[in-house]
This record gives sequence, structure tokens and C-alpha cells, in this order.
Amino acid sequence: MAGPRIYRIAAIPADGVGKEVIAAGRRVLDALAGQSAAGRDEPRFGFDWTDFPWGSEYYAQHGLMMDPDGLQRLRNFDAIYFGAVGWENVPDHVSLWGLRLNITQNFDQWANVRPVTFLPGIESPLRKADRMPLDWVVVRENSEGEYAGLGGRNLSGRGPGNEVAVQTALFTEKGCERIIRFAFDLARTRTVRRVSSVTKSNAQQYGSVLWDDVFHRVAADYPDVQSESVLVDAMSARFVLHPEDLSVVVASNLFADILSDLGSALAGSLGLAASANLNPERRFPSMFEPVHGSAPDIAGRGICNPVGAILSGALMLEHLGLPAAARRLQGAVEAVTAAGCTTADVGGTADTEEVTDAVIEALKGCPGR
Ligand code: GGG
Repeated sequence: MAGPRIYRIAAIPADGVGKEVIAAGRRVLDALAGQSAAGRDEPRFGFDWTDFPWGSEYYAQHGLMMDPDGLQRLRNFDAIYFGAVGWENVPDHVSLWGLRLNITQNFDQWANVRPVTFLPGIESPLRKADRMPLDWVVVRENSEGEYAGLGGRNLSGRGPGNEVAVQTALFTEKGCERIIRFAFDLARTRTVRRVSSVTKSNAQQYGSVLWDDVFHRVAADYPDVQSESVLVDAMSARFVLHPEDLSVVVASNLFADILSDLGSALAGSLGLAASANLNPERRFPSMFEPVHGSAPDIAGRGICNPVGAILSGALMLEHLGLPAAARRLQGAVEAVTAAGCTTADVGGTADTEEVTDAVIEALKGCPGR
């Protein structure tokens, strides 16, 4: 009998609760792999983890968020499992650009997929969530837009109060087209085939209008998928008032970042939200991380919500070609939240370890569907 397929995963817990949730997610993924067996509807598999100590503590010792040759060291992994970045000893823009954006941009992880999932047993601030199924995906352009990193600060030599800063958003036809096509392709896999594109093209007459033009051109190639263009302010209201209309929401880097946080909060907590930073061409490893940040207020206390990291693990399984295992993991998480085993951010009394143990236990009763 052939041995299990071993996936090489780079683990970068980084800062704050990132360390706790990545440890939790790894325990769950290893338990799931341990259950994989011939006879299930997937091959046997396992994980070979390599830890990288990068982050703000590493910065305190080395003056860098990651090794200078870090990207080369990550290059040949099957995937990256990432925690969270940001701590008080490093300015946020230094830690973000030095680690998370260093990886997403240099590995051309241009599609950031952020499902908004309403889990059973989790209270949503939306009354509608009790009456109807809600479920949509935010697709974030992850390589350019407002995160292109173009601009500068100057003229401070003129004296106090005279400095200027320019921050330029970059919209390329190629960048717009690839993320918009990705969104339409994703919509074709969903029950409701609809793509909502979000811009601010009344005020942003260059970048947003180019995006809209590309969107309308690409939409013509997908006559089987409904499409609409919505301003970001209107879409914020739609998230709250008519979320049942949403299936795939595609937007630029900044708008989708903000909208996906809103979506996670509407689903109950940022601690629940999973994400995948994909290089769809697979020229580079893709990176899977919870949407939440390092949460310094609760870090180190063993009470953070591991669900976002665990469900990011499910997205990683899908990417690795293990959809049955991903479904089993999703089912186990749903069983645990439905049973009321949840952390304080969603009103529960369980700690990180108890939720993690409960997911591992639930896996035993969750067949691949
Ligand atoms: N796990 C997500 C994370 O670490 N986020 C930190 C953060 O500040 N992100 C801002 C961004 O990527 O736009």
C-alpha cells in the first residue's frame, strides 16, 4: 500500500493570538490527517510542518520582520499557515509590510478569498440571520489597488506643519481582469450565481472607472452569472439590510478588507472568519490565515477563538486537493458551535483549548460528505 501523501507546510504564527490559533489549527489538522485512511473518499495524507519564528519579537532581535532570505526559504512549501501580525513594539505599517504584505505581494497571492459564514449556534447581530440562510464570499484583490505601496513623504525640511504625503492607488487592467474573472468563476461553483462588484467610481474617476469598465467587459463572458456594480457606501448598507442578496462580492484591496471585517462581525465575530491568499497559477505557495489580527488585549490568556484559523485550515485542505477532508473539518466545526462550545467573543464560556479539543472529538463523528 502506498504511504500517505505528506504536505510540506510553513507555519508562521507571528504575533499575539496568532501563536495560539496556529497551534490550535495544527492540532486539528494533524488529528484530521491521522484519521485519513484508505477507504475514505480521499487519499491518506499527513503534514510536515516547519516553524518560522518571524514577527514582531523577531524584529526586536534582528531589526527585520523575517529573514532576508525568507521568501526563498518559503518558496518550495506546499502552503503557508499564517497567524496574525502586529505588536506594539513595531509600527503597524512596518510589521504589515515587513511580513504579511511581503509574502502576499512577492508571491503574487492576488486573490484573497474571505467567506462570510454564519455558523449554527452563533448569534448574529442581524435578525435576518435567524430567518434565512445567509452565506456570501468577499473576494479581495490582493496585489494592487490601495495597497500598491506607491507614494512618499517629503518637504518636512520646510519646518513643522509643512510635510506632504502622497499615497497612490494602482489599478491595472490585468490586475482588475484577473480578480474579476476569479470572482465570476467562483460564482459558477455556487448555488446563487451572482457577482457584485464594488467600487467608488462616482468619486474615483480613474481607478474605479477602469475597474468598472473591465467588470462590464468580463461580465459579458459569463451570461449565466448575474452581475451588478455597486458603490462601496451602498454595499456597506446592503451588508446590513439585504445580505440575502449577496453571493460573491468582489472589490479592491482596501474596500474588500473593510467589507470582509463587516461581514465577519455580522456573522458573529472576527474570530470566526477564515481566509485564503491564493496564487491561482501555483507559481508560488498560497497562504491561509484567519482574518483577525493579533488581538493584544487577549493574547496569551488562552481564550481567543481558534475557529477562524481552523476554518482557514479547511481552505488550505481544499487548495491541496483534499475537498472531502475540508468538508469533514467544516462539519466538525459546525457540530461544535451548534452544541454551544464557543469562546467568549461569541458569548460562550469555553477557552481556546476546549474548543480545539471539541473540534478534534467531533471529527470522529463527521464523515466526508
Ligand atoms: N491574520 C490577518 C492579520 O494578521 N492582519 C493584520 C493586519 O493588520 N492586516 C491588515 C491588512 O492586511 O489589510
